[in-house]
Amino acid sequence: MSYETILVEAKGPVGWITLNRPEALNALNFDVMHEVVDAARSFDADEAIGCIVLTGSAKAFAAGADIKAMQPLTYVDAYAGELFGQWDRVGDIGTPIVAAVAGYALGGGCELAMMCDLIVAADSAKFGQPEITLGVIPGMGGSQRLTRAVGKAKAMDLCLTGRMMDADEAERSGLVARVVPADDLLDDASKVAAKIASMSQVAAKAAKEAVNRAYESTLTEGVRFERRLFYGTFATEDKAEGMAAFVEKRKPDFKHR
Ligand code: CO8
Repeated sequence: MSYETILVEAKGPVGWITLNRPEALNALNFDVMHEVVDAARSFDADEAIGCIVLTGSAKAFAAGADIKAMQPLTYVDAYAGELFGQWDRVGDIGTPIVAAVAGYALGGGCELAMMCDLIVAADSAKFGQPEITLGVIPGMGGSQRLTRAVGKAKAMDLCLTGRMMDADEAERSGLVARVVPADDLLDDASKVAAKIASMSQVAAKAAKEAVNRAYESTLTEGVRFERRLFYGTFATEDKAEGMAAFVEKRKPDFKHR
């Protein structure tokens, strides 16, 4: 598939997806949705890829769902057509995804970043759920994932006032994993992704699945789920290699990278 709204490149074991609609601050229209999902699935199916990075431009990761595309739509169009419902498929990707966010990550842009597994933010990043200023509310999981990430107080503040959070506040609040100087964002995200990709792919997918289960289950069920996955890793060659490498004081050479 050739892409119109994104740039896609494999750099060693890291698959890069760059949102590329500069004229609209990377607003997420239907083409972007189909293309990002398609590219992420292709990387997910590629054994040579151990981590995906999703990024935008220096000015905007994404300034939200495309307001101009949504403007003419009615309730029936949105409901019957499952407006933007395919974004949920990003959640089905097993390969870890790092969001490298600079500039605006608003509305659907913030929600897309939160669908990724961790966010590395430039100090220029601004996060927000300004849908209320348009007379609507978040629709790609923002009210749920933001609340789980930063708690009710901040989530209510952002969703009810539409204000933006800068990168430092986002890090203090637990929304982003790391804040780095804007000029270093791509290099630093690349290093994080390469580190993840150097691990056992099976273990990385299991770790991702286990952490995500914390959103969906009670503590007891989550711990039980984790333990099953933990035991499962004992069936892998990578467990044998990882532990042998530790004992032999050498670097592991994981087969399922
Ligand atoms: N949609 C469409 N076009 C956009 C969007 C957008 N979200 N954001 C910016 N653009 C366009 C502008 O219209 C403008 O185009 P043009 O030059 O043709 O007029 C161009 O990008 C540049 O934007 P600005 O001139 O506005 O740039 P500024 O630097 O002055 O402002 C802002 C930057 C503050 C980011 C401003 O553009 C802005 O407020 N954008 C809208 C932010 C917003 O409200 N986002 C939420 C959208 S709603 C949403 O995301 C719902 C998600 C739920 C989906 C449901 C799925 C099931």
